[in-house]
Amino acid sequence: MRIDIVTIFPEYFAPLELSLIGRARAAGLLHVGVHDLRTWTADVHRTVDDTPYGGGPGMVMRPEPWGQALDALVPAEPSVPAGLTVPAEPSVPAVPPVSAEPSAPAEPSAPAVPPVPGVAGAPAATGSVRLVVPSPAGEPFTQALAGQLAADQHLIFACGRYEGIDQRVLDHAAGRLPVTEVSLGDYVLFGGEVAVLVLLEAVVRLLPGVLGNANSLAEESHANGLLEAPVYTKPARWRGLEVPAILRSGDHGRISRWRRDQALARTARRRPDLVAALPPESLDRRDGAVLAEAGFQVPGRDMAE
Ligand code: 6GU
Repeated sequence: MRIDIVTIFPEYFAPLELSLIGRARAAGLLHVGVHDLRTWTADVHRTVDDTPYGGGPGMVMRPEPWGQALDALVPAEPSVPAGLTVPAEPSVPAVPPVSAEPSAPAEPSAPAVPPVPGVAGAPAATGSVRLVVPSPAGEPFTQALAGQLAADQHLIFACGRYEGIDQRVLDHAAGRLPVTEVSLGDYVLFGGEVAVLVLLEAVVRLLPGVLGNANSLAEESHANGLLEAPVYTKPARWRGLEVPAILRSGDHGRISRWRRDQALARTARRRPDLVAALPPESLDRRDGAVLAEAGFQVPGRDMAE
């Protein structure tokens, strides 16, 4: 997968060198370009914001630098057939040399690779490309949406600051590629940078080859619409607290049932909205009993009364 991030704070993305995302990059599973929006400004002050039409507080990000940035990063249409390399000629001069700046910490491991789709070292950006714009006004980010984004070949993240990006940037881009505005939840951040780090962690761990154990994807919270059961490791007794005996019984059938009971009870307590969204046919008798015990109206059972 190819990922381009446009931001006025490239330094925010230094953590993409670390841990499993860093390893995925080193392994060539992931190609990340971090771009400073100000390199696409034309004025001496490198201005990226202006006052909002219609009045109101704060500033709005001007459309011109964003338009230049997307012109440089969105692969030209018609897209090149898979297997062919995008000619470097049209795309290289359009993109300012971001990675040469000390403020682009995300690329030092591969300084010879310009953060440009289709250039040597990166995969030709011929597959599905999508613009992702983090915004508190976006659609809620979910595991399902993470899965959809993981299926794209090229994601471009536009990090807004201030009151947001001039709407015409998104409207114009939508004529060229799918645009998805995504919100992390019902609260407001200063800007999209931290949100992009969150989105990337959720998406990148779904890419083939990134996680050692794909089984953990099936078991974890939200994979099956439930929160995950609590987990334990050694020692069996710690500060007077015992690991539940059943987990040490070796009886995999009962362990599996215990984990599902715990997941159901925990989800009923903490996220009744998730329980309400479970397909009734996905619940067996035991599930119904556990949910009833947790004080929950079991969907499809007692609803008629
Ligand atoms: Cl994705 N961006 C910003 N700026 N604020 C947020 C958010 C995103 N999600 C929740 N609040």
